[in-house]
Formats: sequence, C-alpha cells, structure tokens
Amino acid sequence: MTRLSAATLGTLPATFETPRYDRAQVKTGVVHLGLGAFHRAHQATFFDDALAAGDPRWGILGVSNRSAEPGRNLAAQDGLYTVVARDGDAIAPRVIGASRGVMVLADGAAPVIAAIAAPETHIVTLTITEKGYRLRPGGGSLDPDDPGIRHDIASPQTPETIPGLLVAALARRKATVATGLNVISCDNLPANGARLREAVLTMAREVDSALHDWIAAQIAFPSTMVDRIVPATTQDDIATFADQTGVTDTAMVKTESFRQWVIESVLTADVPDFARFGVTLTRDVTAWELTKLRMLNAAHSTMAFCGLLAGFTFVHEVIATGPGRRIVEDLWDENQTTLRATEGLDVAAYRAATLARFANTALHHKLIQIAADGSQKVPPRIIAPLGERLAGGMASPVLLRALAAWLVCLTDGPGAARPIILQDPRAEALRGLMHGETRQQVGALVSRSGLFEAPVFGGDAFQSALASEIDRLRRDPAAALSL
Ligand code: CS2
Repeated sequence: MTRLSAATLGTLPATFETPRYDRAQVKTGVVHLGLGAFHRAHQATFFDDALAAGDPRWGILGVSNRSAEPGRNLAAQDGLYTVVARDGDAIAPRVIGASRGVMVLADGAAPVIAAIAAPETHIVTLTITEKGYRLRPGGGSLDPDDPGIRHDIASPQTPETIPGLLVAALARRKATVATGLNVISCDNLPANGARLREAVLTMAREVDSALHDWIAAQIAFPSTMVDRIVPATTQDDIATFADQTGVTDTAMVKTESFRQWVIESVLTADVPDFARFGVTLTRDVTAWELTKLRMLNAAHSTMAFCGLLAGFTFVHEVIATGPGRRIVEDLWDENQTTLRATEGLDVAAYRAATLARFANTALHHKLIQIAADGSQKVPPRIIAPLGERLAGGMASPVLLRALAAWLVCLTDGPGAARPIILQDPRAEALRGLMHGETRQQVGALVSRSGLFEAPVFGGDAFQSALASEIDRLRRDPAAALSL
C-alpha cells in the first residue's frame, strides 16, 4: 500500500492524473474560506488546471473554520489529495497539487487577514454554507441581530464571522497594497455575490465610511453558479479506494465527473484564464443560478425530505423508484415556470443530465446530508418558487409536499419510532413556534419564522392546504413518496 505524498507521487498507478507542474514554483494567489470537500472537488480543480497550463500564480491557501483535521490530513501528504470522480463502475483519480497550506480561523484571524491582504493574493473564494453569511432568516440582507455580527462591529480587529473577517482583511489591504481583489462566493444562495457584497459593505459602513467607499470601488463580488455533487467522504470510501488502487489517501474527496462554474463577468484583479478551463463568464448569472437552485437543489431537498420519510437512505435509491423519479419530474414542471431564459441554457437538456447524475449509483449521496440546514436551503429552493406560483394563481402540489415533508422531518424527528435528526441551526427555534393544532402551527411559522416573506403566504387557503399536507404525512410518512 502506498500513502500519497510528494515522495510517492511518481510511483502512483498510471490511471492517476498527477500535477504536471513544478510545485516549488507555485505562489499563493487564492485564499479559500471554508475548506470543505466541495471546494477541494470544485474550485481547486480549476485552479489546478491553471497551474497545469503553466501559470504558477494560482496556488491556494485553505482556511478551515474550526477543524484542524483537514489541515492535518493534507500536511501528512505534503498538501496532496485525490479527487476521485466515480461514475457507475468507472473511477478517475486526479491528484491536486494546488494546496499551499491550511490555516484554522479559530486559532486566530491575524494570519488569515495578512494572507488576504498580501499583494500576491488576487482571489478569495468562499464555501462557508448558507448560514455563514449571517443573513436575516429567509435570505436577504445582513442580520443586525446576529450576535457574531454585533461582536464584529464592536471589535472589528478580532472578527468572529466571515463578513467581519473580510472587512478586517480589506481594511488591511486598503492600508497596505491598496490593490483590488475578487471575492468569489461559491455557495448555493441566490445572488450570492451581491448578497455578500451588501453584507460586507453594511458592516464596513458601521466601522469606517472611507473603507466602505474603497471596498465599493475596488473589490469585485461576482455572483456565481457552482455545481458538482460532492457527498461527504466516509472511512469506507477511503478503504474502498485503497483496495481499488493500492493508494491510501486520507484527504481524498469523492465526486462525479461533471463540474460547472458560471461567474459573473465583473472581475477586477487578475484571474486565471477561466474560460480556457470550462468556466462560463457571463453578465447574467441569475438565470443560471435560479435554474441550478430550483431544479437540481430543489429536487435534492425534495428527495431528501420525502425520501427520509419513506425510509430511504441515498439519492440514487429514490431516483430508481417510479414515484421518486416522477416526483422529481413533477417538481421540475412546477419550478420550471419560475425560471428565466438566457443564452446557452437549455432547460430540457439540463433536466435530462441532472436526472442521469442523480442516478449515479457510485456516489452514495446520503439524504440526511442534503436534509441538513433546511432553514437555509428551503427558502430559495422551495418557498420562493412556491410563493411566485401562488401569486400567479398556480397550484403546486409537489412544492407543497416538499415543504410539508421538511416540517414533518423537523418536528417529528426527535422521539419518533424511526427518528430523523436534522442538523439545523434554527431547528429549536422553529420547533418552538410549532405548538397546538397543525393549522395554528402553520400560522405561527408563516407570521413569525421570517421564512415566508411573500404576503401571498398569509392567505387561509395556502395555510390550510399546508396544514392538511402535514397532517397527511404525519399519519402516513410513506405517502411522501407515492403518487
Ligand atoms: C445539495 C448540494 O446538500 C445539498 O444541499 O443539494 O450540496 C448539491 O449537491 C450541490 O449544490 C451540487 O452542486
């Protein structure tokens, strides 16, 4: 058995794609915040493409929020890890050499601030999940009541949140090199760049108005659409990979071969030759973003909540059933009416390709992983299109079912015979609103959770329909996945 490292790189089986560049020459051009598997399987592969094409500026300094583990695993392998693309029985291992080290934010923000302010840094990418943006419930603008945000406005030198960290780092950059920077959000929230920009500017205005103006003029916050299915890698995956290849890699990530990145073309500082590596640069990212969120992500969430209630574990199991596939198609028929058209985006082809991706039996994508953080994910994927259709007088039985299934999973999980325990920062608060008759629970959720912003949700017809759907699924959870 070979442990992946710089010393063993030359001895890997021929099926491995390995860095074709001199790693000693690589500079740190990118600081990435949120060092999860998604970043390592997605953005890192594009920067690695740029290195392989002979531009050494795009090494990545990874910043993990709290956990020291990703850094330890990478350090033990000289920063190397394998992206293992699995499609059915085929595996394509690619060793990524772009990592230039890892910092842990919880150990202190100062080195991260210095790295973001460094003259060689041209890009900051973020995968901090929806909740990392500290927006008001339901999306929207920065949440002024968030304790972390309040802390960072009062003590901007020692930030605890990512918006606070960016403000501190940009203040340092302004005071030192004073050159621009691309801050690229890669999380699944609508208008991700615009929202991040607004969050950072809102905080900066509180701290120093000249800093606010400088950021507004110098820093680009493009919105993006990012796509690659990257389920959490398990110990089993690592063992299977070792059996298949003879190579041990404790930092590997498993994924599919598909990858897509669409970036709004408002970039300011230097960037790699993105278009050459398959990135789409466009003035109109909204249509792409909406399609991804309301087709792929909405189907994921629907399969997750309904599939869990019906007793399934993985995405590919749900899509292999007639009703599972039908519910996804019906959901797409509903959400498709809320999309926007743009050049190059063919929704019919997108649907077909996405179905095939869901059917990939080699990914073992757990429904419970997708079901986490519903309070952040359900508003853009399910509630927003439901509200738009409601306002247009259209019935949306599948969206309603998905919403009801989430609420049933959330409230009936703990203590149920077969408990479904959803990880969600707002789970307790939402459960706290749900007392009394179901119809009352729905009324309290709509008026007090902040998740149902559109006035159209205030009507009795909608609230009664949601309450009946919740009651139906509580009586018969398996009905969540029947036609
Ligand atoms: C998933 C996404 O867990 C989830 O919420 O829907 O992580 C999804 O796999 C990615 O957005 C695919 O690009």
